[in-house]
Amino acid sequence: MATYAVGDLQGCLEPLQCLLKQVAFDPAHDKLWLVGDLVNRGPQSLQTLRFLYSIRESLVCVLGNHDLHLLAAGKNIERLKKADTLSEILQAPDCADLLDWLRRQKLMHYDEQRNVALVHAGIPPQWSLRKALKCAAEVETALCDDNLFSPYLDGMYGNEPVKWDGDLKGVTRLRVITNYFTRMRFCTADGKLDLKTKEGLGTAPPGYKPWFQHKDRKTKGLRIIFGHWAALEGQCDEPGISALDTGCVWGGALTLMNVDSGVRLTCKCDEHGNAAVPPVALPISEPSSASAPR
Ligand SMILES: [Mn+2]
Repeated sequence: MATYAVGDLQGCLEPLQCLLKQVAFDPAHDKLWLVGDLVNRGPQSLQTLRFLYSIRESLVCVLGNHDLHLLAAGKNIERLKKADTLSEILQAPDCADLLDWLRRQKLMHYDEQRNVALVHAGIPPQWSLRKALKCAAEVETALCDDNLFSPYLDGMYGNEPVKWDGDLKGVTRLRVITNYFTRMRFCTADGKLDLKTKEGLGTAPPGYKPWFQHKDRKTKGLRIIFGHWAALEGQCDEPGISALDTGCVWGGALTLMNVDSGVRLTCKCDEHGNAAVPPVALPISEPSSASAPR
């Protein structure tokens, strides 16, 4: 019985299956954690979603910005953009089942035994674990509520407000929570977001840092697994923080990590997001736990 976490799939089913085969993944006994962005841009979004749905009992999944975009498109709230490859899902006969499953996934998963959190983009530095879970739950409640689902998706888009404020109400409040969990890369120590800069660590605007590098970050001691930031190429020196998006859809690789040992496997991808070569084992790249008690 093993627990693995895998980076952003974005419709790249072949490298996922390649990695699951490599670890002899058994849905009856093993668990797979997904950092979100299951679909879009890659070659097989519909097949990826169908495969995940078929093993849903073995999954822990958090939502990414592309997954939320799919849900909004499914409600005709947002039109598909030219680069989106989601229409095959929206036209599929099983679309309703797939999207109904997707909308019931979380923004943040916390494994108390391991003291590990799973999120798509990150947790802002000014939030404690408790605060983060509470805020994630507000969005999760809206996603599952038939009266709040459409208004939430309708109000979800936008970069403002740039910073959390406990007095925020309604969809504005849910929007900033969503932006933290699903779109954040750089922010200030008090959580002011810059959502425009998407490159590597060295490209932080003045006064901004990667969300995990702030020295007074309230989740120090918590292990955090995240995706979303392909420009990091899976590299993150911050103790306890695991960056798993290695850009499979952009001709990079898909990364799978054993949550307990920290051992990573990668499957190199071609420029279409298909598996390029058989996966190779990499040495342990980080400790399996932060300074937190076991
Ligand atoms: Mn993303």
